[in-house]
Amino acid sequence: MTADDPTEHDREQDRNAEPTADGDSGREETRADGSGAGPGSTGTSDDAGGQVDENSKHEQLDEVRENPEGEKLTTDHGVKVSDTDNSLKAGERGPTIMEDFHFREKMTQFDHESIPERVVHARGTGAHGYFQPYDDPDLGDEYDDIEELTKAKVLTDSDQKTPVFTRFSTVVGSRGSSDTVRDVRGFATKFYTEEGNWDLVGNNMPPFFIQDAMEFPDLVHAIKPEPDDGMPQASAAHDTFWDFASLKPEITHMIMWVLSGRALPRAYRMMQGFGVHTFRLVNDDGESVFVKFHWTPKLGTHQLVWDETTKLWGKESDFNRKGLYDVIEEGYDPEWELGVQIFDEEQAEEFDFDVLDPTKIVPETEVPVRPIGKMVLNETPDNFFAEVEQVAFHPGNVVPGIDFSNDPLLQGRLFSYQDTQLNRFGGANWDEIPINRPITERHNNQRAGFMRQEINEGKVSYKPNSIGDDDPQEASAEEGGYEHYAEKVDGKKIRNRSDSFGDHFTQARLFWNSMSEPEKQNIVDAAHFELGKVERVEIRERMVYDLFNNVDHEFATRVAEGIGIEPPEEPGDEMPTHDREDPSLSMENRTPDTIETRKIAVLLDDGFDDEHVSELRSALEEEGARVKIISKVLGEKSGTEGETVEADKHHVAAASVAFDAIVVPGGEQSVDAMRQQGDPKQFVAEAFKHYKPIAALGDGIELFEDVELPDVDLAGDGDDLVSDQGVVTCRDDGELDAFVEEFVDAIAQHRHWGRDPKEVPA
Ligand code: HDD
Repeated sequence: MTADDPTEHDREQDRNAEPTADGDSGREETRADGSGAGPGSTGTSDDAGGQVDENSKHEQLDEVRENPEGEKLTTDHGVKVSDTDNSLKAGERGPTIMEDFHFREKMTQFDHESIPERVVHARGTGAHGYFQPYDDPDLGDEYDDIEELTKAKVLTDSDQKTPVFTRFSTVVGSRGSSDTVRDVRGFATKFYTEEGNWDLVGNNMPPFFIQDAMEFPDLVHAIKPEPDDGMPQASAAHDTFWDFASLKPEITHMIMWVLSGRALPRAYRMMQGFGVHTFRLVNDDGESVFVKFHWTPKLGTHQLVWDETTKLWGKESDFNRKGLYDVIEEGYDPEWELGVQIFDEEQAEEFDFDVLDPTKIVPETEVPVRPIGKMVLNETPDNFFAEVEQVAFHPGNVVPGIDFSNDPLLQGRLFSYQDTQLNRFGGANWDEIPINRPITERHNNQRAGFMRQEINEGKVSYKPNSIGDDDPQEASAEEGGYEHYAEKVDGKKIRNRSDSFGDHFTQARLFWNSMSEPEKQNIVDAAHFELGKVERVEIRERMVYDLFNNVDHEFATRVAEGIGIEPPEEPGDEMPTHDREDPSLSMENRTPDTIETRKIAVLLDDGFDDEHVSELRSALEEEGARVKIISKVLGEKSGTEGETVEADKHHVAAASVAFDAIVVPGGEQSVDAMRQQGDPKQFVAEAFKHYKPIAALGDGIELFEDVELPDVDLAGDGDDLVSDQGVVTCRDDGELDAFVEEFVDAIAQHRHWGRDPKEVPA
């Protein structure tokens, strides 16, 4: 969606609405029950069912939003403050006096303003939006209607937009670590449904590292900084992680994903999401099918390259956080389709893996993903701490129609999340924090605990009771009461791993087989870095001989060659021989024809060609790209025909790694100036090295010639317009439209893996 979209304008107006005198944000109060109730109750009640819409959560949050515009400074207790710079002293140069309540309050608040960071997924960012089911989604031949499968209104009622809050995160690094590290990304969505909160707490990769929640503390201890020296930060590349991995063959499939470009997402909005586990959908008749949840980004699934990520650690360490914030603020609303893979118990029996094993995916070649709705993120938080830091997810938050499977990883998560919130918030009332509150009314007999917000009326806080007519009443299934799927379970208590969880290499091989050659090379290069950091040779050997050589012999050989290990002579005993592929696993097959939200750097200086710049800007912006002018210093730059443009960034504050593509317009004076400067050449060389589309017009081609791009044809020898490996050059202004078209195509491809940029010293 572009800024010209009418709905975008409406929302923008809403966002910018003048605050009212009492500090309200100005959003219209449209509470469904018309009451002025406080934050404890909400716009939805039993009587007002069905009135949830995309704004329902915002209306609830309005109750607690505060805006200081035009207001006087007060203490936390509402007393106006006359001086907040000087503490109260006994005499001009005397000691501070204890009765200075403002000093004590200010300091106490400050001393206590940090809360424990999440033990995993500490670093992240989030945004508000909505989810809307599609009308009559295509579920294939087997199922006609989504309502046949689930009674969850959030998934079936296409007239309803359910408000959501989604938080994306890295896993390993601490709250202040860099965004672009090699890591899994969290993708957690809280749906504020009319039937209570549903949290889909997933990742951007569909398998997981381990099969049983019991192993989670070990996994996390192994991957986090080592306990003696606290190093390294936000990285798996150290002995303890690979020691653990090399002794846990079940990790192999996930390791393939983590070594791939999936672990270096270009942007949160260009990332798939997965519920990982097999869940259940349950219908009105209490019948159930299995389901896997998939988020598919509208903008395609794209990655950064390793060298680029390491530079971003320094140059834009908030790269992914800023990316999400900026696009929404600039008026683009990132969008994902929610898809489901549906299969019943009989089908599940037929698979050559166990659907309860979270280290396995259900390949799309076996069960297609059926899109059933879309999520749009359209509003940044007002306050990072209150919303992003305090949002608390829990996979145990489900609504009628969605249920758990017996996946032992999922079962353990159902305990851990509730428990971890007690640590983070210091008490059980974290669900009352505004961002975590459901938009439904809540009635139960919980009354107390640290920081209780709700004021529950009445004498009764127990059941059964006669004094309060036994309210609140339990709800039958027909009245919306949650009933667990009545699965028949019968077994001996046993601490064991099912044999059906025993194949660790078939899907790892499927993943390897499904990669293009450049993607395979990325995996090998990543293994060279990660294992190259491992000091103990026996760990490197175990990874190569015991794990990788059971995935693919050639893969193991290529890894061994880079890390000082003797390549294995034969394939491993457990290496599956299948040659199956699943095209959906390769990111190269997830590149829709769009350049929406891509960031394009236009390098210029005074004396640029006006026509080039205005044509480029309007054509690229029309396609939804974001064009930024980069020059040596900030300020106005003048073109040959007298047009001026304002530089968005200057060289010291800009770097090619923050852009998706580079273009150099003509203009002799502008290009001559840039040829005397190192930074523009660095920009071009680095963008080329990172496989990005680059383009030059007229004199701009001379800058490319200076950089000496290896094995690339440039316009000049008889050809006015050349597009070679994502390098587009044009010498004839008459070809401007064709040039822009070629450049847009090159940007849509995202990266040009056919290049061999090794010689480029950027
Ligand atoms: Fe977890 C946070 C995703 C397995 C225990 N997890 C957390 C978050 C995400 C995931 C996205 C961040 C939520 C947020 O933004 O606040 N976790 C997953 C996925 C898993 C998974 C997709 C496997 C399918 N997790 C997992 C296991 C355990 C945990 C097996 C423990 C038994 N996860 C936690 C936690 C966290 C957490 C310790 C830390 C902060 C939090 O919960 O709220 O409880």
